[in-house]
Amino acid sequence: HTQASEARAADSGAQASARFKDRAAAHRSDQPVDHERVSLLAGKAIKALTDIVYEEKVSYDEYNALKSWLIKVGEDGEWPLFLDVWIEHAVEDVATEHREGSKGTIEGPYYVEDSPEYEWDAKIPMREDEPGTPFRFKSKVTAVDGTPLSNAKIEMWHADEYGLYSQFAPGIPEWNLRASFLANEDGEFDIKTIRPAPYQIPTEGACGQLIEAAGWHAWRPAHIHVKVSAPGYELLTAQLYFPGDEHNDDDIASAVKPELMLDPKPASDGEGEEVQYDFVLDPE
Ligand code: MBD
Ligand code: FE
Repeated sequence: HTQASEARAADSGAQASARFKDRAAAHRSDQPVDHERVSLLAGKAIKALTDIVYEEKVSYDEYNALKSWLIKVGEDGEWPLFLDVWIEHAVEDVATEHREGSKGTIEGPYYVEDSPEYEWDAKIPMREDEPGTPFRFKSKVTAVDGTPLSNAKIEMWHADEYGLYSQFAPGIPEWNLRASFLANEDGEFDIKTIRPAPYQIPTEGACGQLIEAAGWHAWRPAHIHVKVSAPGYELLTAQLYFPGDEHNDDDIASAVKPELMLDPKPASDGEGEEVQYDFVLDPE
């Protein structure tokens, strides 16, 4: 990583917080508070922490370090990053337990709604001189009963060759490497993009401080994010991974599953790589 990419990564956390707040405001519901549920979950969370205090004999120094660090997570805008890296995988597992169709995984902090729409066989928006190996992604979307879903949509977003996401790192065109694709009549897609680089979460904020202090690493394996949807079917949120990536087995976000591994081959047109990866959606 260069100095420049480090500095640019620093903005991503604050961006993710600002965007999450906007989305949460737009989706706010008027449901009354379920006091019993809140009491159960908050009570269990607090007990889990006080149990650790007793078990590990946590000192005042450690308690105050925790306080300082929690304050810093907020100041750095890194709550979305912290939660999505260390907690979301469990929430996603629980939310999708009942599914018979394709496995999904976490959304992460860098999704943006309403990306521009393209035909089933388009190229994702990218800079004229976008660095990276050309990557052709072919897919067919069906229902669990085998019906091809001609009105399926694939939203795709991923990092560039430097591990940076448009709209979160500055200096990248707004919708770079982000788009929505609309299926053909057979539920198929033929999307042209580039292979993303492995991704290091921002290291200069509170999450980086934790990683450093614990002696962990900050890496996620290279991945392509997708949301696959069709009217009447459950939204599938997934990430796809590349065999051989050195962080497939120790993703900091615990979001790799064997079902999400791509099988890229040299492209039939001789340029870069191509892959076929199909999705199966559960009815609502
Ligand atoms: C990412 O790109 C990501 O996908 C997750 C889950 C966390 C941090 C950065
Ligand atoms: Fe990501």
